[in-house]
Amino acid sequence: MLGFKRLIALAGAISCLVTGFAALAAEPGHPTDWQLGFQTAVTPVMDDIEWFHSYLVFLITAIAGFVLVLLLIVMIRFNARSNPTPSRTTHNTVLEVAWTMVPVLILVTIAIPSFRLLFFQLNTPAADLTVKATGKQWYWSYSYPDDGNFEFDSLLIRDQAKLKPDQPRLLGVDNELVVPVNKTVRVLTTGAKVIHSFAVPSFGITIDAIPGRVNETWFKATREGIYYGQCSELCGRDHAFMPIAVRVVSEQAFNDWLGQAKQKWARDESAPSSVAAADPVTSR
Ligand SMILES: [Cu+2]
Repeated sequence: MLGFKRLIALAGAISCLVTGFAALAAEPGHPTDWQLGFQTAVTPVMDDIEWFHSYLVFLITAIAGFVLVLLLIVMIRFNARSNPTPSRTTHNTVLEVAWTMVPVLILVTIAIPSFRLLFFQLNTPAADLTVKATGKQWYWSYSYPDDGNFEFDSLLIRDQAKLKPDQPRLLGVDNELVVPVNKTVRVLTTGAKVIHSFAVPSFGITIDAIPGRVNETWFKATREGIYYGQCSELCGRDHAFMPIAVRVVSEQAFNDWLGQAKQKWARDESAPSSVAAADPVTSR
């Protein structure tokens, strides 16, 4: 009877662990405590990056295991004690061709999916929406060039008391970048004065934001939620405090948001940006 109870308790503990891990795995968009591996993938590109990563880990493990086995065989069978009169063989054509060709073939099996992934990342498909992210010191400004003449600033919420429950510390921002789900979004990046980098791990994108030029990348988020990233190019004093928050919403919710955003942030060319006027540090 005691054994049966223990078994039940063990099963309970295991199921708790499994559901716990499942909950962790479902936790989207930002780093979590005791996280192993990548953040949740929500774009086809990030799915492919994860696949390629796992593929390489298996391949590397197999190669390392094979070399280990060969070394053990050499150490055990061909040491001076167990093999006192060594063979004087110096050439073996078949073996030499094999150990040249096999690594070449392994590299080819890495190169093919690697290049395929690279082209997938670099070729922006026909976009449903374009957003422009401008890296400033030290926050991001977003605009939607095809959807109205407005731009807004996205600043870290520094006061922890003002964080909403779903906003992680050092990642939550006042104004999130909002995009529709299941739509191809083209991202244009540029820098105002120094180089920044726009990176969102869940989307598998990292692209430099360079003053004087415009870089382009894309993503297609397949799940609603909020996904966080950080500036990934050392850009100065507050580099660590200019997070990227992207809220992926339904198309309807996006259109509603867009309507409000156009009114709220309609650009008045004559007035200075509200942030620049209010905060002497950020206007530097
Ligand atoms: Cu930075």
